[in-house]
Amino acid sequence: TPRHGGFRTAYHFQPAKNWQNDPNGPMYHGGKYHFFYQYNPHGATWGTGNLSWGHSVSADLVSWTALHTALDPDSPFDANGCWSGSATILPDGRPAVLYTGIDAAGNQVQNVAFPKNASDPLLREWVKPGYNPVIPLPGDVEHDSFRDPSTAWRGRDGLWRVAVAAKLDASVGSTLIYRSKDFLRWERNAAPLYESPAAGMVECPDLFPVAEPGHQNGLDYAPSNGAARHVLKLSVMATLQDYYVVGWYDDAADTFAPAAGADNDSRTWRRLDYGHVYASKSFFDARKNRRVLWGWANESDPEADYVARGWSGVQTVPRKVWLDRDGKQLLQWPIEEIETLRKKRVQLLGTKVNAGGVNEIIGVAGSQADVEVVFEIPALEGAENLEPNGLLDPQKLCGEKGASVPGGVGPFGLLVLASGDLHEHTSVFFRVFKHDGKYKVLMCADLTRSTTRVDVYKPPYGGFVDMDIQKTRSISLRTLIDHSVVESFGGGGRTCITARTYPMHVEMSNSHLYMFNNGTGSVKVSKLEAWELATATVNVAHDG
Ligand code: DQQ
Repeated sequence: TPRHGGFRTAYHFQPAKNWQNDPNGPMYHGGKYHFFYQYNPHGATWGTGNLSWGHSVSADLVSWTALHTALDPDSPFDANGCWSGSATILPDGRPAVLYTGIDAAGNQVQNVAFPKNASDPLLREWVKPGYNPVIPLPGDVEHDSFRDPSTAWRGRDGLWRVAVAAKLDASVGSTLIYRSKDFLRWERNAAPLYESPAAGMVECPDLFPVAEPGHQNGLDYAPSNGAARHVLKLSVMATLQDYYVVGWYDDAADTFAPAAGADNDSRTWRRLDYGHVYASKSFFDARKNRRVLWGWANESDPEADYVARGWSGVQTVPRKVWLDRDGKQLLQWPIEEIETLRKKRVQLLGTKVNAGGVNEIIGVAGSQADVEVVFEIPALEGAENLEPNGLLDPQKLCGEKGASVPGGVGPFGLLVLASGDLHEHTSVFFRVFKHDGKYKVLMCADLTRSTTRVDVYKPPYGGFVDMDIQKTRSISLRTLIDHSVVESFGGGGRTCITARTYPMHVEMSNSHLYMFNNGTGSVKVSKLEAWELATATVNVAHDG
């Protein structure tokens, strides 16, 4: 139906049709990127027990060629679904994937698969050896809560390790470590990598080493000398959110300790994205020596609507991730290859947005755009006060103090996917508060006016930006707009918010782009650049 045609994305990863969820097994191999994903070949819903692994290849992470499914639920050890897993490049250069099968009895088990012909540059066909599962369901783990093997890595003792999510004793969410000499026989380590009685089942564990604070290069898994700085990312089922913490991985004991000050409850960790992203997974990109992360952004409209559209779910733009100079948080930034899609550009230098102002950015079509802006804050004195003892819930604050609620320093930011009359718009903005003698920067992506429709999820999303605004006196915002996705990176990628939105005006008219300021003083815009983005070739061709 034409009504929904406008929501399909132009440069986010989507299969040609049907349902997708988690990113699976991303890797760089033989000069190509491979991306797999949870895929239902039979329709636009998650389906009941028949998930496959979709498979696409790319030379640049931007244009993708669709291949046939790599794994289908056709064996006794995965008869009810090929669920999430990860790729590992073996020492001889051959890739392997470990994935979860829902077996014929409905139990979750871990399986291995290899390319049928490792010299096929596209790795089109995958074989699942008959000796699967390589890790059967352990006796103390619930039958439906044992899944999502990570990329495997080797320790100093030469043994492989893999992390697997498991729920023990009804509510204890764990990440178990299995070790192996040969990648085929795996033995569980007595100590879990991570365990939290409070958070419940945690899915899709991702443990990865990070370079020294401030260094942008990525690291592949490599045996270290004892404890080494790593990031642990977990997807918490109870909140459907991804959280991460920086900490220390002991590669002899195979345990992980969050850095001092961090709670063991993963729900208190930093959010990878303060919007709508789940089941993220990273890989080491040997081509560019960086770590790249993908995440799934589900639909937020009713099932009947996406069934009518014939597709559901997008992947975030791949993000380069590295550790900030303070060593406490990740910085995330769209991979530079996305910039090859930039065409028409508008640039503003040294302008300002007055108190109460709404300035249109004219010259770029607003439905597929990339906007980078640096706001300078001349004076912080007018910042609103926050109760010193109040509980600081950023999402709640974004709801109470939306873009139209006048403030002191801010709200200022962008109005994107806006109809010409501003009746529909998504606001992405900052607001500076004073709290306990310190300044706090709140970042919001408010969807409450993103569409005139009432039957879609359109919350205000929010997160704090952990930065020293008193020192920098400026804050940057990058927003990628793509029809039904708005991905925003605040403070150089310290805080990310991804939103799905369904503006109705896109079918009839252009989307507009504005800057606004609802603070008491004017805000300087030292630089704004906005580009129209070309449509990428994503899975339109089928090779294989
Ligand atoms: N999705 C997969 C599971 C994983 C969950 C099934 C996370 O393997 O735990 O589609 O979204």
